[in-house]
Amino acid sequence: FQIIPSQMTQIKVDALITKQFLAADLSEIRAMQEESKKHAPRTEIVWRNVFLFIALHIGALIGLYQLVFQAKWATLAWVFLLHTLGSMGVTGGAHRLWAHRSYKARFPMRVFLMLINSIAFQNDIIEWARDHRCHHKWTDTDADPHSTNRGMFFAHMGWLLVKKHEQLKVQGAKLDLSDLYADPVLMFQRKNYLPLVGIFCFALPTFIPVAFWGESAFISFYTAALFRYCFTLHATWCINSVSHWIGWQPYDHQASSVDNLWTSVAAVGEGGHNYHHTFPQDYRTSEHAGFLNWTRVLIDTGAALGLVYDRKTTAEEVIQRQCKNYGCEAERVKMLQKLG
Ligand code: ST9
Ligand code: ZN
Ligand code: ZN
Repeated sequence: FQIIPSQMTQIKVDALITKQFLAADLSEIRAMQEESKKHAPRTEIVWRNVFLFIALHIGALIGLYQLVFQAKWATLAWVFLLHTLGSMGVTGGAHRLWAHRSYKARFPMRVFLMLINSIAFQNDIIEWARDHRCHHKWTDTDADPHSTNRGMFFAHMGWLLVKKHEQLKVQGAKLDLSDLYADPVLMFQRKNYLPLVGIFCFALPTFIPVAFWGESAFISFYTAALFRYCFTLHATWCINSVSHWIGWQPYDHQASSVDNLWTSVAAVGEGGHNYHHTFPQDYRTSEHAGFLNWTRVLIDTGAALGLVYDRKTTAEEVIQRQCKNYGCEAERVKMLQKLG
């Protein structure tokens, strides 16, 4: 699917303005980051979540064993398909469409994205997008739900095992979420969240292999529901940990975010995280063709079918100016040569 520039909205502001649009005041962020580093936040463990996640990981390990030694080939393919679809519901739906508004989608596409998002069971989209807007606006401060200032385990999954920081609730309450509450598709998902994840994350993934290729219900549940759910969670969480830790910084070396090939592979095209934090409204989230950006393929397919429009991209001159201002031009050239 070719990108047709005339169909795209190019962002004509530079990255600083883009950041200010999100962050309002960069100096405020720097001050908050310093403040967050000074004191260790109170950690109140939520034991219910600790036990649930331990149980999920035990189930996932059983599922992994079955997938390697006992499951049918069709079940393996089914697990891969479910991971890809669920992930795209997160990347193409919760992330690029609803959290960032980086493109617009018509009703059937939004329904499709909401349904495949329910496969991933990562909280309803309104809650996901609220937390994610906080992450971009107040990155690595106490108002960032998974701030890397609190360590990589906290950024990866620890943040889901403890009470949220008061600053996150205070600052997050200032966000304008009216666009999310105004979308009937999101309100439907919120009102029916438990039945939806019951069906799309657990029941259908288990039932289909049993009904269509005679897999045992036991193997089907542990592989296609528990293992696959746990795998997609870790792939997503890696964007908060690995993608703020190890990799290239060709667009903004002062940020913690990096571009990383492997997180892109696991997270269907979300590994260009240094690019994404610098140009958050760009629907591509990275400029790598070779980064296996399957989410971009999905969005472009939607556009080819007339279900998607107004895809926002960042103009080349804006990217170049950003890299020049930050002295990162050589890093960008090196990375693009290496990764394509
Ligand atoms: C999961 C989410 O795994 C993963 C998200 C990852 C994000 C990744 C982003 C990376 C980049 C994108 C790339 C995508 C890549 C995808 C790749 C795919 C392969 N603002 O939460 P509560 C207030 S979910 C403002 O209970 P506690 C608000 O008033 C896994 N206000 O706080 C709220 O009430 P309400 C499955 C906020 O009690 C009230 O506080 N799910 C904000 O401290 C209470 O909120 C789970 O495991 C805010 N941001 O509990 C559930 N936040 O909501 C885990 C809160 O009514 N969560 N408030 O307005 C929990 O159990 C709890 O949230 C808790 C905190 C224990 C963590
Ligand atoms: Zn984002
Ligand atoms: Zn990030």
